[in-house]
Amino acid sequence: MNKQQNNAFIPYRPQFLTEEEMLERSRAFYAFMDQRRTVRDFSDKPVPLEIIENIIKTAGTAPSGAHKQPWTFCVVQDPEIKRQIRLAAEEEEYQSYHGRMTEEWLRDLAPLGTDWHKPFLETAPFLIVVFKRLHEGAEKRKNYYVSESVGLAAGFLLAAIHHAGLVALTHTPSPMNFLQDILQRPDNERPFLLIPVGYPAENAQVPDLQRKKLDEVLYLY
Ligand code: IYR
Repeated sequence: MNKQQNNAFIPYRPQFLTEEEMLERSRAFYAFMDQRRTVRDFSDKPVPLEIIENIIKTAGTAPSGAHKQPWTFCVVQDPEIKRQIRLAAEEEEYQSYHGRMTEEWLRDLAPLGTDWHKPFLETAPFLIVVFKRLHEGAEKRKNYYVSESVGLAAGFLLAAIHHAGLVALTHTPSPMNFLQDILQRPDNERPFLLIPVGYPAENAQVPDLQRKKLDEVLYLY
């Protein structure tokens, strides 16, 4: 196989860390990421747009199937559009909490204290609406592993938000096709996640959750 055949290749520049540095950095990064929490109480304090742009650029560094980068990030700061999104989300969520979700589902959500009210959709200074792109152009050129790719980008996005000192909520109103209409997205896009971003409210509270222990998730072979 000749790598030079179709594609330009450039040298990969490794980081050259010592094992000691890697240990220290991996511990520190875990401790830092372990501080990340999903927050539902937002402050309306403004956030500079450039921070959001950097966060989205970071999300775009995620790997993707055939490097197709099958994602679109819509950033909403307009209060009128945020209001439309809130009203539409609450309409769907009201139905979900009053009959569409199973008893088991409602019991599972009880510790999180969620309900159909979504005031954060107006309070948070920015809503990032992540869309997946099913295909490209009039010829419908294929994208690959679209959900995996966009899921990875969303993970990078959440890490970047935390790193910037902001908080986020991965919100999945269901169904969420209203986002397609309100934001007038083209036919090849589908809403993936709705992520309010901002500062936490002064009195913000989060549920006292435990993360699974290493021996519950790691099987060494
Ligand atoms: N989409 C609803 C319900 C909900 C579902 C799950 I799974 C959650 O982890 C949290 C909420 C809502 O946003 O309230």
